[in-house]
Formats: sequence, structure tokens, C-alpha cells
Amino acid sequence: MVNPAAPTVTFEYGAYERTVAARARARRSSQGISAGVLTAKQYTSRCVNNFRHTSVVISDEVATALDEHRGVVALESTIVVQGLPSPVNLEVAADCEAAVRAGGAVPATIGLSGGTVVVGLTDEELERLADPSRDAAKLSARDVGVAAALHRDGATTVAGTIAIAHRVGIDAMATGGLGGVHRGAAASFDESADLTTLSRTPVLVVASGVKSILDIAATLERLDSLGVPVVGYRTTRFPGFYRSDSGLAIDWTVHSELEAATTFLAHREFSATGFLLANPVTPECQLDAVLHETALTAALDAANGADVSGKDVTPVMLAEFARHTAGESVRVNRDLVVANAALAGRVASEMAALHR
Ligand code: PSU
Ligand code: MN
Repeated sequence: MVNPAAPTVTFEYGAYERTVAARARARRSSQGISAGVLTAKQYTSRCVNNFRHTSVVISDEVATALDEHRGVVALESTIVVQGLPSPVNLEVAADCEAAVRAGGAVPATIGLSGGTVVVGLTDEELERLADPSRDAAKLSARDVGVAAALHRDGATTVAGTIAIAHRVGIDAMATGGLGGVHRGAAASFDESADLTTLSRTPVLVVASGVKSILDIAATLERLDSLGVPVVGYRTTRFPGFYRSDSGLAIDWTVHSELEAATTFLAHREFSATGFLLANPVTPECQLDAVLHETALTAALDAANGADVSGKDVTPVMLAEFARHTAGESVRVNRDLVVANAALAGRVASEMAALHR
């Protein structure tokens, strides 16, 4: 028999989040915000509450959007600091933020400034992070806590960015090309931690597949093993980063932003992994096939010859690609990452609408 005196438990959607947000607001003032440049007015009123050993600040705009359950898209900083040459890098960053906004969501560019994890870097902060004299580190997920404790400047990769994004309640991100399995990985074991991080971080990542410098077939096999769905946006072909079609097929296709949003939310009800929404560069924008092949050969040779390893491999390959294509690869990279940010903005705003 039901005890009439038992308290009523209501499962009103969002009630828990609202309680957490209210608690966070109450504690923000006592926790304070780190000294120095981050006390600029964008960070005065908001700070998250549940980081005991690190300093994390969220811009007022992003914190407000999260409180109000509006769409938010995390953007990485590695592509800006280590991935693209100056001055295109900062232009791309600004274009990505504008593209997210045009899609109806709020951009949250993420990075570490003097060890403070910043969600929603200002243009000036990003510019400082990209200043070569600051020598900002490239931070994957495993590096974030270490760099925070050691008060370092750092730019976050896809892995680093989604690890932070998920902790603060952001569930979408955009990049150019996801990291993956490198050619020769059977001997070198070089596989981007983007893959394993995506396998344990329930964030939707919009990317033009994985970089074409990689072993694309092996990367798709790993995404399969790791349980990360690969879903094409209006395509049945896996994109090839600088090229629209990598030559490999994918199993799933969505035809609209709403379908992408519902698909990801449904996936999350059965799995704790992330999700790759693959958005090909348009055929008109892609790199010429012959130019792509010759640049790829040259870039692989250069990377092998230069004895680069670890986190330097990808930046060196991208720079070699740019050199061998006389900047054409940078133009394509720019077009595709901005298009991905726009799509992520539209999908995030659909997800927010589905939550309301
Ligand atoms: N997409 C781009 N350019 C980039 C990257 C992605 O168009 O530079 C970056 C992302 O930060 C991604 C990283 O996480 O490259 C992969 O680096 P690695 O292979 O070392 O994991
Ligand atoms: Mn690597």
C-alpha cells in the first residue's frame, strides 16, 4: 500500500539543473574569481562552484546562456594557436564565433590563461594566447589539470576542449578535423587522444571528418571500437577534411539540424560516448585532388624527415600542407571550420529547444 505521508517525488525536467545553478550562483561570490586580467567585466558575476582544486571562469554571456538553457557551442583554441598561421588564425576564430551566433547559439572559446580555465575567452585573451612569445602549450584532455595546477597558458585540442565543455554543461563543439589514427600507427602507436576522449565524453562534435594526413580507414575502425557514432550531415560519405569525400562510406545520415539534435539526444540515452557529426566541405571549396595528393606526399615526407613526434606531428603536417599548396589548404581549412561552427550553432539551438 502506498504510504500517504510519503513525500512526493517529482521528476520535473530541469529541476535538478536549476538547483545546481542556484547553488552555484550562491557560491560564486564566496569562491571569487582569479585576480588579474580575468576580473575584467565579462567575468565579474559568474564562476562555477564545483571545482575545488582549479580555477575555472565562465564568461557572463556563456554562463547566462547555460543558466537559461540556450544553445552553447564550445570552440577549441589549438586550431588558433598551433593549427593555423597568423593572421588568418584570429580571423578564423572571430568568424567561427560569428557563425555560431548566426546559427542561434552562443560561442564559448576555451583555453587556459595562467592556469585559469576560461570558458568564453574574449578576442583579446585569445590574441594573447596566440602570441608566439607566450609559448602556450597544446593541451589534450590529460594535460588540462596539470597545466591548471602549474599556472600555464594553454590552447585546448578537441579532447581538451570537450573535457572542459562537458564539465561545465556544454554539449556541442565545432572543429575543423578531428584527430585520429596516424599513418604508420601500427608501429608508432600515434593515435590522437581526441578519439578516446570522445569515447568517454558525451559531447556532439561537428567536424569535416578527420584530417586527411591520417589513416582514415583505421580511424573509422577505432571510432567503431570506441562506440562513437559517425553520422553524416546530408552525406553518406565520410568527409576527407580538405576533400569532400574521403572515399569511405558511413552508415548514418541526417538531413536536418533538428534530426541531428534528436539523434544525438537519443544516442545519449543509451551511451556515455560522444558523437561525430561529419560535415563535408562543399565540393566547390575543396582542395584540388591532384594538389591534395602531391601536398600530402610532401607533408608526410617532411614530417618523417624532420623527426617530429608527439603533439608536434599534426601542427607540422598542417604547416607543410600550407607551404606545399601555397596557402590553398589554409583557405579550405578556414571555409570548413567556419561552416562547422555554423552547423554546430544551428544544431545546439535545436537541442536547446528540445530541452525546453
Ligand atoms: N582541426 C583543424 N586544425 C587543427 C585541429 C583540428 O582544422 O589544428 C587540431 C585540434 O585541436 C585537434 C588536434 O584536436 O588538431 C589534433 O591533434 P593531435 O593529432 O596531436 O591529437
Ligand atoms: Mn599524436
